[in-house]
Amino acid sequence: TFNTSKPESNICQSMLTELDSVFTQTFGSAPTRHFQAPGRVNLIGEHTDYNDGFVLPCAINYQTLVAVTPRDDMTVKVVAVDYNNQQDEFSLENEISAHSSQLWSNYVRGVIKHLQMRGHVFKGANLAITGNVPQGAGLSSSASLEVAIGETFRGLYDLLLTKAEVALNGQEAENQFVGCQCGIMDQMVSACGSKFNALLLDCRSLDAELISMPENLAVMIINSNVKRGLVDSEYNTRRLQCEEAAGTLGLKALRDISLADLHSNKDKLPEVVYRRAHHVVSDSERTVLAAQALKTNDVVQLSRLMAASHISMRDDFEITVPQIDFAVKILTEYLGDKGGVRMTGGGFGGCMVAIMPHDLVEGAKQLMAKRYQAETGYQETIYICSASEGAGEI
Ligand code: GAF
Repeated sequence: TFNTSKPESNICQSMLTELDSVFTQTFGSAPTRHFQAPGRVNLIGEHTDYNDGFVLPCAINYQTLVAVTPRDDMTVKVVAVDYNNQQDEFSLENEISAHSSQLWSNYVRGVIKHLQMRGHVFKGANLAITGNVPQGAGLSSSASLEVAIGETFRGLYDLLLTKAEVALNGQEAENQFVGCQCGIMDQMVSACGSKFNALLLDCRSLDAELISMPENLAVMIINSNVKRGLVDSEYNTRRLQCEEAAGTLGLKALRDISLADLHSNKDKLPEVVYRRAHHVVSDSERTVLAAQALKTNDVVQLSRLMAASHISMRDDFEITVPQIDFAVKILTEYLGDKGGVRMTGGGFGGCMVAIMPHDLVEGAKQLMAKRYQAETGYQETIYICSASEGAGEI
């Protein structure tokens, strides 16, 4: 017999069962459709996206899931399984405003409001949301929620939107409605990710090249469990410093200067601003080289680039924390040039990403178990990831 079921999915079935059960309890009948959008891990290229540079993320096998039924009126009703089944309700006929206390609701409201602002016309829906992207860990749980909601309305009402526009709409909601000045990387990879591939994304043109992940390498995410503090204020400060560097040098963005030219202009920039720019320009260059190294399975080069990226985030961009620096140090010593490790995401806590041959995974886990908590007082969590498909219907 032929297998006529949908393609192999990495959706957690128990999560889906719970989602459907909450949907049915809340709205009185089962949902008609389901959509998902993944979180992401960035392999290299940090804080380069809002400088129009390159990033190399992949979507991961952890997602936000939405169960939905369309409504005939202009009301949106939402229940959040992961927030104690809290509910929200609003009308599409009035201007959508922020919810005063439920932050999760504002991602939903913001995405829908921005779809309307782009001129899309649609009716309401009953929605239930759940997810297993670790929150506050730098794995883009927010972007996956924004993209999941955008993808749900796109699918439900056949909205004329490309996947990239679903991503841009999510970013607009986050920038203007939620109030965080993030770049485009997280939403783009959540919307456009591809199974078995990382995405070499040009954040100026939004052109994406699929880079096949070598089968002999495992992608490990190590959550330091250091809660990301001061993220928004520090993030926005870094952005301003990058804009200052570009402005002083007469550039549209830091994308428009090479490392050599930046170096020749060192005297024109305050010392801190120079270091910020140095991180961005060098990490964007490293990202393109790392994509090449993945293509040729050159793990020695990949390891060196990841090590240099971490040092640059630590010393030039100053977004790491001592606990993560410690973990990166012992893992770098353990891996040698057989694998790479660096902090991933916006910084100030959160996760590291490591790429290594499968037979080094167990030893890396044991090393962390033996040394990380003893040194830092924090207990790590480790996820072995696979590059996954971007948002879509399930
Ligand atoms: C956060 C932001 F949302 C991204 O846009 C990106 O700037 C990243 O930090 C740092 O690379 O995830």
